[in-house]
Parts: sequence; structure tokens; C-alpha cells
Amino acid sequence: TDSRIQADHLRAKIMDAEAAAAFIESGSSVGMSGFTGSGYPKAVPLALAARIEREHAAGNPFRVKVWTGASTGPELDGALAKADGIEFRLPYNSDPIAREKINRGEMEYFDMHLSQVAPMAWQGFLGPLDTAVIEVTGIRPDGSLIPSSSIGNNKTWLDRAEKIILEVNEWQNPALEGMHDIYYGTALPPNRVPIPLVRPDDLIGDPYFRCDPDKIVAIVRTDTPDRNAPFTPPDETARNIAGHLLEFLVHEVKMGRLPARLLPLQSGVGNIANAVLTGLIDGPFDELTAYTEVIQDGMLDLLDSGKLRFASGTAFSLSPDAAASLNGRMDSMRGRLLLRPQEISNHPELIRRLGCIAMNGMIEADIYGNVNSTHIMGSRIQNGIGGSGDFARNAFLSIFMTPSTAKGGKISAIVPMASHVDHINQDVAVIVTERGLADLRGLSPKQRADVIIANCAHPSYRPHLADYYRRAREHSFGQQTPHLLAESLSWHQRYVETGSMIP
Ligand code: 0RQ
Repeated sequence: TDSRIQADHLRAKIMDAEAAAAFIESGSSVGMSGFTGSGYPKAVPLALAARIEREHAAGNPFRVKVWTGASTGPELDGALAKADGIEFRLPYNSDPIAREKINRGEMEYFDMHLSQVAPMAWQGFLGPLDTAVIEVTGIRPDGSLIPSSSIGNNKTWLDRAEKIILEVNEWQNPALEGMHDIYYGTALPPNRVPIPLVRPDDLIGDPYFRCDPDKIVAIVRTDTPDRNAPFTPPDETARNIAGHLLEFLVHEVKMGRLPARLLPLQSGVGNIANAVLTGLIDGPFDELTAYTEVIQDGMLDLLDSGKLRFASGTAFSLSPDAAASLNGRMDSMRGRLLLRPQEISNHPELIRRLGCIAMNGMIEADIYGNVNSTHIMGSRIQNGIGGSGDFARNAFLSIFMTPSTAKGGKISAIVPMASHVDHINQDVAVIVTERGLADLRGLSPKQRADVIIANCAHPSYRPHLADYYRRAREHSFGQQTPHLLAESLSWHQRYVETGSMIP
């Protein structure tokens, strides 16, 4: 009896990772599982990287196109990038080796909205998907698959791929069974119908993936933890940002613009987002819900505190401690935590209907509230847009947060003109730094500039921003969004040349 692989008819496909990796051809497209460091395959990509290194040593070119859910782990993006094995990558990446290759121009990176990956794969212009490599918790007697700690695009990869390689990871908790909701009702236009989800905890799909057994070429056993990086505890800056934001939410409830239980929360990646969730534990709000992408430590703490009733996401993104703690009591979380395909967790229709409160980090914002989430000095990718665009445009309230400076004060996060724009000012309702909060709703560009400079900029940059804005009011070509074009990106240019934005 094999508790993890219960489908006897598939037993003959069990093999080691090297044999499985041999099914992947150079130049092919590979759809991998994995989202923010959880649920990614851990053995086959490593074996593939080793094979690629052998081929390269023998003088043979060998690279693949890698499609994922979002970021994965060092055994996948790290190993394949190090082997020079990735010719094309989509979507979100946060692996440092892959980031370096992308920024050196050695790897093509299609950074796209996470909700659009699955529908675009179905549209077909990305080409065929040759192989899916998917981590699962187990295989049921009927051949259906128990998902693991992330869903991401797995349903789409399993449906679209010609060949399927499964990794069955014993490390994943069998109690994950029943904590997934896989919706099979999506279609391409003109056949789309409304998605029948009206509350964050609605179940609209199946707990398992369907999988054509004839497409399975290999099943590999693993017993390896997810990447699970530790969070640094919130510092004073993060606590101040969280404080301003909580004060604002309390005020909005008081003014009757938000319900007392707020609205479904979306919280981005990183330490500041985590600090906000931690701050909510001591806040006055009860019976909260989350309709989000990643479920991080702060979300679990909020569940434990009793303040959060339910959280829907597409992946866990936990510290090792939080992962161990969750694994010890997964059963008690049934009915309070649910993972869905990223096409559904990030669906514009659902985010708009539920009225999410979106809270995301950013690189920089300009004085008019255009937000850059991805590019440092307009050209170097940091991570990617991730789900921030899905949520920012469609949320009831779209909030962006950052410390007012970066790199020890050498960089201002509030700049005259954003060096790259991911979120246009229409998609940005609120900007928060440790200095304060700018409520931009209903304001014209010039009204926005006054509030952003006064409330969000660091004191050492505030006079320079005010000076730029005053002169733009005098000399700009137009006065709807005043700019001095030759000067607007000079702060970035100064940083590139001198290592500091300070004039
Ligand atoms: O670089 O590590 O080299 O020092 O950017 O910055 O301060 O650690 O902040 O972890 O919150 O990340 C926007 C990147 C913020 C993130 C971003 C440098 C800084 C540091 C990281 P170092 P911090 P965070 C749903 C939501 C897009 C995706 C998204 C992100 C590094 O939030 O990727 O929102 N967002 N998804 O030094 C130059 C500036 C800078 C700067 C920061 N103005 N100029 N460098 N840095 N500001 C979840 C998913 O989609 C999965």
C-alpha cells in the first residue's frame, strides 16, 4: 500500500528524476508548478539543470522556455538559470540568479499580469506547451491529483501539456487534501460565463486536479521542503507604515465608506505587507476575510488571533517556523484556508465584485501618483508586476506602500517622474510611507502632487520635490500634469552616475 500514489495503474511510471528529465527536449516549453516559493517541483528541474550542464560541456546548445505560476525556488529558477538553461521565462520571477541573467540581457522575460497567464496560454500565441512538471501531494485511486501548497497555473499546465511529469512530495502535508478549489468553468470568448463566486469562502470547483493518465510520462517521488524564507520582524519604518494605514481604515469605517468588517483583504509580498497584517491583530476590526494571492505568516497570525475568519489565496508563502506550525495543525485550518487557481484568485471580475482592499509594495511613485513596482532606474527588473496590476485596477481601494527612501537614503521613493510605470495614477487611490498617507481619491494631478509631496516624501527630498513642482507650474508645456521634461528623470540619471539621487 502506497498512501501517496494510490493509482495502481500509474505505478509503472515511477522513476528517478534523471530519467524523467530525459523527456524534456531542448527548445521546448515547460510549464512548471510553483508560486512564491511553494509547491514547485524540486527534483526534475535540478536533474534537467545537470543534464543541460553536461550538454553545454559537450558543446551542444540546450535551453528551454519556462512557464510557472510565479516565483519558485533555488532548485528550479536558480539551478536552471545558473546552468544557462532558460531561454524564455514567464511570469513573475524573484530568483537572484535569474534576475541577474535577465538584467544582463541573457534571458528573455515576459512579465505579465498573473491572472492573464492561463487565458493567454489558451489563446495559443505562446506556442504549444510540451511538458508540464507539477508537484502534487498525492495521486488518488482514480488518477485525480491532490494539489500541494500552491495552485498557480497547474490546472492549465495539466490540461494544455502534451506530456506530464508529476513529482509526489512526501513533505507536503496529506491534510492539504480538501483545502483546494479548482474551478473548471473558464472558457475563451465568446463562451465565457459569469464565475459563480460572490463571497471569499464560496466553493465553486473540485478539490482535485483532473489529469489524463495517457499524458503522464513519469512520476518522481520527493521529500523536500518548500523554499520558505524567513521574514525579518517589522522594523520601525514598517510599523509606522502599518500605523498610518490602520488609522486610515478606522477613519474610513467611521465615515461610512467601509463596512466595520472591512472588505476582503489582498496583501502583497514582503515585510511591510506582513507588518500591516500583524498590525490588524491589535486593530478594532473583527470577522475579517481575505481574498488574496499569497497566504503569508501575518495572514496565519491573523487567523490565529481570531480577527480573520477566512482566507482564500493561490499559494502559501511562509517562513520555516510558520510552515512547521501550520503543518502541525493543518486539519484545524480546514474551512478557514483555501487555495484556488491564480486565474481565479486574481480574477478582475471577482476582485471588482468582492471589492477587495488591495495593499501592495512598490519601488517608487511620482508626485502625480503613478507607481513603479518593477524597474529600478527604469531599466533593471527587480521582480515583476505579479498580481499587483490585477488587484490595483479592480480593487475597491488600491493602496501602495514603501519606505520613503531606499539604499540608506541615497534614493527617494517619491520622484518627479516615475522611471517606469506599472500602475497609472487612476489605479492608485492611496500612497503610504513611514512619513504619512496620501489619500488621492477624487483629486486632480496637481491636487495629488500637493498631498504626495507634503505627506509621503522624506524631509531631505521634500524641498527638492516642491522646488521641481513649483518650477514645473511655471514652465511646463501644459498645466494638467506639469513637468520639466529635460529634468524629470534627472534624479535617476544622477543616481546612475553618482550612486545618489541627492542633488
Ligand atoms: O533591494 O534587496 O538589493 O536591498 O528593492 O525592496 O524594501 O525589501 O521591499 O520586499 O517590500 O519589495 C516593489 C520589490 C518591494 C515588491 C517590491 C530595492 C531595495 C531592495 C526590495 P536590495 P524592499 P519589498 C502580490 C503583489 C511587485 C509585485 C507585487 C514587488 C529591493 O513589493 O516585487 O506587488 N512588488 N505583487 O533596496 C531602487 C527604489 C527602491 C529600490 C526598493 N526606489 N530604487 N531600489 N528598492 N525601492 C504578490 C505577487 O505577485 C507574488
